Amino acid sequence: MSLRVLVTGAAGFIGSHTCDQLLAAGHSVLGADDLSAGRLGNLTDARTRPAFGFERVDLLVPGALERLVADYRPDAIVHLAALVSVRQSIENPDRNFALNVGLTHAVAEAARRSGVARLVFASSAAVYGDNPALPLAESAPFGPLSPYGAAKAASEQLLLGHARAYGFVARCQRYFNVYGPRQDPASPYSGVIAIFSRLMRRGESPVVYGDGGQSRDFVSVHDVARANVIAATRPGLASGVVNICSGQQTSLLDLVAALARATGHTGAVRCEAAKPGDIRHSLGDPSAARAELGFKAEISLGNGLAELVAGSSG
Ligand code: UD2
Repeated sequence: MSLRVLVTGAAGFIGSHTCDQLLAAGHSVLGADDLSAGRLGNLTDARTRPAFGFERVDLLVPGALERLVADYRPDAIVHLAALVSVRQSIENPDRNFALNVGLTHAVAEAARRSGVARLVFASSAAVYGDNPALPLAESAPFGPLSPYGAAKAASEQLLLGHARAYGFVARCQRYFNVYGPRQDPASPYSGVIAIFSRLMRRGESPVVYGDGGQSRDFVSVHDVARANVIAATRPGLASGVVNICSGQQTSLLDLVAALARATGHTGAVRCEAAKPGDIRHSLGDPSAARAELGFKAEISLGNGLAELVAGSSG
């Protein structure tokens, strides 16, 4: 069945891929974005589709979201608009609170007033903090180390409470380290894969903070977008919280080696002091996403890196 889906943060890295996959699955999409971090160029394909509409809008402006939801009457909202980095949240905790908590509440309220049946929320592995009990299952306690992680944890609870009280479905997706095309490699807030792949393609040396033994669970944005489509559109889902991860642990030195193979880079890496507050190891347990959504990440890191290096946007 074809649904109407509102995607906030539609012009962003994850948002634009989510729009593309919703459209490819035959759904209608209204994308909303203020283009403060997202880029219209990310929606070049989507904007050629008749089932796609776009509104440039600052959702923090009172009434803007309410109007959008009341006019479009979506079956589901995928809420991805956010302050997207831990560092930015530490630099500007007020904006983090406004965007990553306040706006979530506003989305939940707009959904309630317009009778939207389902809400999908971009949560994060940041809710776990530096928990050594790997792999991290959703039952692990909250331990956020930043305003960003705290806001994501708070937003999950706001949505689940709203969903129970007012009878809609809230799906919270805890993304691990997402990478892939359209992640801005020039931003200092970008992910390590975007930054390293650009440098190594140019024959420049990446800087490893620390000894490179830290590890992450990298998941392709194509897999993440697919998980969003399932969460937004699969009939019969109940509310819940799942990790969106690969379940594969990769150290930074292994990542550099894989990128060296993909790019042909032969130079050395430079090591600098570890960043304060850096998490040592992060690895998700993917089994709940499999059980609840039927979702399993399918793109191996090797294939994902090859795609990134071959494309023009990395
Ligand atoms: C990721 C998310 C963050 C939050 C967190 C949850 C990104 C960009 N950030 O932070 O939003 O969800 O996970 O735990 O996806 N590094 C280098 N050199 C560089 C850049 C990074 O060595 O030039 C290291 C960095 O110190 C860290 C690792 O690479 O040890 C990954 O860094 P990241 O910024 O990609 O992501 P992370 O895990 O800190």
